Amino acid sequence: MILTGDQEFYKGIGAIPFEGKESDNPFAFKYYNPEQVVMGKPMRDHFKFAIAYWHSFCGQGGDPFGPGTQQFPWNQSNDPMQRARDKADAAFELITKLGFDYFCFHDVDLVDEADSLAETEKRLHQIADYISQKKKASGVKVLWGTANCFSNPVFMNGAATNPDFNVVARAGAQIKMALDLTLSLGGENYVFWGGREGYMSLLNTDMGRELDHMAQLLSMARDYARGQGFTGTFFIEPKPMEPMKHQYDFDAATAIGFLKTYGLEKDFKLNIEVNHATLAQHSFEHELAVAAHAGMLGSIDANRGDNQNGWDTDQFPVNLYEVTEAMLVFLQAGGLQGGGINFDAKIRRNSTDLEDVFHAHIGGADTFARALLTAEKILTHSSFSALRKERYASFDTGSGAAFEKGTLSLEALAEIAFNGNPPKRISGKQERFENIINQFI
Ligand code: XUL
Ligand code: CO
Repeated sequence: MILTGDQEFYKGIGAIPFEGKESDNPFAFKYYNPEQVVMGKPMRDHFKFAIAYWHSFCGQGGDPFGPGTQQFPWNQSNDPMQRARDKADAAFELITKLGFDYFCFHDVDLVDEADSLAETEKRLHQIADYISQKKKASGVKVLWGTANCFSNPVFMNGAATNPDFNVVARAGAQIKMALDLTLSLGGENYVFWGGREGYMSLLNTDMGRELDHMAQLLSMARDYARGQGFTGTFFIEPKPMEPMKHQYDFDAATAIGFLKTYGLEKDFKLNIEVNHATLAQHSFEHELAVAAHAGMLGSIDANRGDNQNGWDTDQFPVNLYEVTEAMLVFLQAGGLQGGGINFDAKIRRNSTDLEDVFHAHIGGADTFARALLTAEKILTHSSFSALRKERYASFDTGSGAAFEKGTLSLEALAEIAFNGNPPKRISGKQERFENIINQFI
C-alpha cells in the first residue's frame, strides 16, 4: 500500500511490481520477487530490505569539492519540524512504492539538531510521534536506529573515545536519546558505527584507555536499553578508516576480539558493510565469513566501492559475481541474525532526477535477488559443496577426525608424519570453483 503525505513527491511512479527478467519496464523488479521462496524462505524475509534515511533523504550530493546538486522538494520549508515531516512523507512514499518493509536512520536524519540538547530531544519526540503514525498506517518498520556521534564538531576528537570526559557525557546523552527514539519506533536493532572512534596520531593518543572507555559506554548503553525493555540486537559496524586515519572497529575480526575482551559478545553482533570490507583490504565475503564463524553475522549494509579509488564511495550494488560469492556465505550461514539488508548507498552527484533513487534501489534489490537465486542453484545443483567437502575429507575419519576432536597429542601427530608417506601435492582447484559461479550466473 502506497503512503503519501499531503503532496506526492515521486509523481508518475507507482508501486514497483515484479515483472521478471523479460520485462523492459525500468520501474519493475526483474529478479526481486518478494514472495518467491528460496531455500524455504521468501526473498522478503531473507533480505528485509531497508532504505537508509541519510543517503536518500538528507545527503544532496555534496562532496569535498562542491555543494549538493540534488534539489529535494521536501527540504523547502523554513520550519525545521515542517521540513522533518515533509522528509518523513517522502521517505514513506519511497519505501511503500518500492514495497520494502524497513528503514534505518540516525537520530539527526529525522530532524535537524537544535542549539541545545533539550530542544533536540523535544524535536525528536515530536517527529517520533509523526513517524509512528506513518508506521502504523503503512506497516513499515525500523530495521535499526543509531546516533550520529560524528558530524557535530563537538566530536572532532572522538565520541566515546574522546580524551575529554565532557564530550563522552555529550555522546552518552545523544546515544540515550537515540535509544529512546529507536525504542519508541519499535526498532528491531540498534547500530554503533564509530566514525570518530579512533585516532589521527598515536603520539597524542592513549589507545588502551580509549578502548576501555568505548567498552564502558557500550556496556552502559546496553544496560540502559535492556532496562527499557529493548530485546533486539546491538550491532557494531566495522570500518578501518575514514574519517579517522585508524578506527578501532577496524574489521570484523578486530570487532569480535574487542567484544569478547570486554564481555559484550552476548548482546552485540556485527553489521557488515561491503565498502568497509574492501577499505580494510578484505572482500565482502571474507567479512561475512568471519562474522558467521563467530556466530555474529547480524546485518548487512549493502553498497560497493570503486576498483579505481580507495575511499568509501557508497555506490549501489551491481556486481553479480561479488554478491553471489557473498550470498554463498550468507546461505551457508543460515542468513542474518536479526538484521537485514540496508542500502547504505547513495546515487551519484550528477544523478539529479528524483526518479534516480528508484533505479538505484531496483538495481540493488535485483542484484541481491539474482545473486541469491544463483547461490541457491550452486548449493543445490552443482558440485560446489561436494568439492569443498572433498578437500577436507582427510579429517572425516581416522587420525584426522581424532585431531579435530582434540584426542591426538603432538607426539602422535608427529609420529604420523615420520611413519607415513610424504604428503601428495593436491590441487586447490580454484579456477574450477570460479567457473561454477559463472556457469550459474
Ligand atoms: C559510514 C556508515 C554509516 C553507518 C551508520 O561509513 O556506513 O552510515 O552505517 O552510522
Ligand atoms: Co553503513
